Amino acid sequence: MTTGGGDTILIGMYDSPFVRRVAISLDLLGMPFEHRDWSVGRDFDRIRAYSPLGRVPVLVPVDGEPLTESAMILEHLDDLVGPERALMPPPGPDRRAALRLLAFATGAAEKAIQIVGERVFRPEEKWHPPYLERCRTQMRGALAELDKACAAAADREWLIGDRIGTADITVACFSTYAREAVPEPLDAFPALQARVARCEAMPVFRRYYAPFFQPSATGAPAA
Ligand SMILES: N[C@@H](CCC(=O)N[C@@H](CS)C(=O)NCC(=O)O)C(=O)O
Repeated sequence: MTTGGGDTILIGMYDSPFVRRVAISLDLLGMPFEHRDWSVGRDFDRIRAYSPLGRVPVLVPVDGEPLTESAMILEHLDDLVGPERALMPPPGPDRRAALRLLAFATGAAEKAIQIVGERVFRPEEKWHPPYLERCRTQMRGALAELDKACAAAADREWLIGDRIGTADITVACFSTYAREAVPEPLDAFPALQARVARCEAMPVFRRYYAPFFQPSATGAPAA
């Protein structure tokens, strides 16, 4: 399945932090794309025609097979623009610092999704409080690490280096998701909260924002 000519296509709704970080990255890299605002619940079959995994984001390039998994998509975008414009730093200390932040941000988002999944897919009487508590502890542990990094970078415009990069985009998108979907107020993480607020005020973050959509408990997966 290809685009059939025209622009690259990005599939998935912007309330997904994974879709959102890809959209923001495409925009910052000056890569035009068509957006398919498809829900993994409602549009499952349409999405699966492009990626049998049935998960978003899916990026459909003009000249090749669709890509899934936001980390791999972002790596591909960096490859396209080359090291000078890439959103990840080149190998070395900055890249290692970025990878560390990305790991904690990704872990926090995954734990947030597990908490939301328990709420959405299981009847309340079957919720397992120790599991939810464990996920919450893990998510908060990861957010606390991000908060420390944001505090250390408080006098810098960007988390790593002197321009916006994947770490800034991801930390903001994934923290916003935790705040809105779990919901986990970020008050306990003041430096992170301040940095997220600053990013969220930027036009490029506002352009690709959709409020968290709580899916129904009828089996429709999270958007
Ligand atoms: N590791 C994946 C996570 C993507 C993900 O979990 N997407 C969610 C939307 S936020 C999804 O498609 N969920 C539907 C499902 O997995 O069934 C990535 O980074 O792309």
